[in-house]
Amino acid sequence: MLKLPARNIRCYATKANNAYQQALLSKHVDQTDPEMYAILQAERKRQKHSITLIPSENFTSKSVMDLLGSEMQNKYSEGYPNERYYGGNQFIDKAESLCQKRALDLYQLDPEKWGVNVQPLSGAPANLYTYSAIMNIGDRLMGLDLPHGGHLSHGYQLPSGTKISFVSKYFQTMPYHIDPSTGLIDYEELSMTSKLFRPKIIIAGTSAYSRILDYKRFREITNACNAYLVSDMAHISGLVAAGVTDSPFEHSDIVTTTTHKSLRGPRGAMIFYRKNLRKVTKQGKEIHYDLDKKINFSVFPGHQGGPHNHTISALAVALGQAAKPEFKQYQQNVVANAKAFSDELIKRGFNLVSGGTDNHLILINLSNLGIDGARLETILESINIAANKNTIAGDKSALFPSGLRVGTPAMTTRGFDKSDFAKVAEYIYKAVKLAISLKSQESATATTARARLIDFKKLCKESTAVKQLADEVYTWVGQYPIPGEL
Ligand code: DSN
Repeated sequence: MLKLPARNIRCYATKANNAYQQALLSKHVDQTDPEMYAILQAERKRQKHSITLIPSENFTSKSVMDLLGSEMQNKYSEGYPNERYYGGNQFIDKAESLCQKRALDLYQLDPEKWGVNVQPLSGAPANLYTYSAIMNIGDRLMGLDLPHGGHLSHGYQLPSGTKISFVSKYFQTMPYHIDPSTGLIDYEELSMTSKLFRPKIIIAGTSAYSRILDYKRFREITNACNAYLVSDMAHISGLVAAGVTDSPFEHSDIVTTTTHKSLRGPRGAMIFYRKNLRKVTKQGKEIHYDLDKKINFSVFPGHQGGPHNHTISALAVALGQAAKPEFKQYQQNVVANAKAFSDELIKRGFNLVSGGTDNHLILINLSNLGIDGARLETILESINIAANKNTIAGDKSALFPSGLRVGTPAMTTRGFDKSDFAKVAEYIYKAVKLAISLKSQESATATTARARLIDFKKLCKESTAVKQLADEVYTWVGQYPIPGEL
């Protein structure tokens, strides 16, 4: 066998490594993986040429994207700033500390009274970590019922008792509801049932509710049963940051939020928790919060391993942007556009749950129109409008509900104003008319609801009227830039 001097072996290894780097590690994806690149390009095109009405979606900034695709993602840093289980974290510590500081500053929180954990990977995990921090398995929790506008992570079980959300397996959950006659949260019911159920946590948070929550009322109800008030402001955290809606902080013990919805940051989550004095008893005894240790321990090491440092760094950037006057103006536009959009829908005969909106979203009740949310979502997708079907109080099926949920954060980011949303209302109106007509052509041989929906999709694909509308929307919305294109 040929014996090479050690120096030469190192030289060959370096050359081989260089070749490997050239071939794979140092090129952009368009050169290394055409298959995945084609999918990325197709999604870029879909986003550019679609009207995004899903109220929980947004277009984040180029600077946030810079950090998401950065070297910060290469680092392990289990633990917290200055207390890590890995070396080499001096800059990661700075990034996480900056993120925490900006989060507290943005919501004008005194660091003596509030702390924040910025490591949760997303909203549902953040809620689970919160519950686990202060409850034992089997303890009780109350949240808004999912079909009434709540969220899966607030617990959900079917009337039959089947537990859909594992939160309802780990803990005992009981929902509160909206009053179907007003579309507003039934605080009276919550007040009465919470006294009987005696939960350890009441969650003030929604996923499909267009009105302002009465946090003061939640606090009173929570005090009456000696529970913690956890506010999940995921949908409205951008609006809260800009001061264009009520803030949950004054009345809550804990506030959770995702970071990618109206806040317009990277996909992630935060848990804010109170510190120091909780209350003074009638006997004058001071009771202190112990949430900082419990929440931080629940996130790591309780549930998570290494934090996603690229996300935390990107979040710090987003929080910095959210503190700017331009962000306040953006949020004012989000709310003004939602109001104008709801007025335009009402003008066209749409029934809105609660009659309108105070925030960024609108829940349309289609039950008077002879069309369901699943078919409307389908035809809207066919004409390049992304919205989502949603249950309305009283619906039996989540797959074929009678509601459609729309919102303004994403398209306001792209520059839509009130007149643009009037145009969108008209497209939705036309889509409903077309959907009713196509539904009447569904095959009589399709006997199940699912089979009929498949048939409806096929009819959408074949319809020239659908194709015409799709082309019109594609061209029109394509003129509006996406962040990063300017
Ligand atoms: N799935 C989100 C929404 O669309 O509201 C909530 O996490």
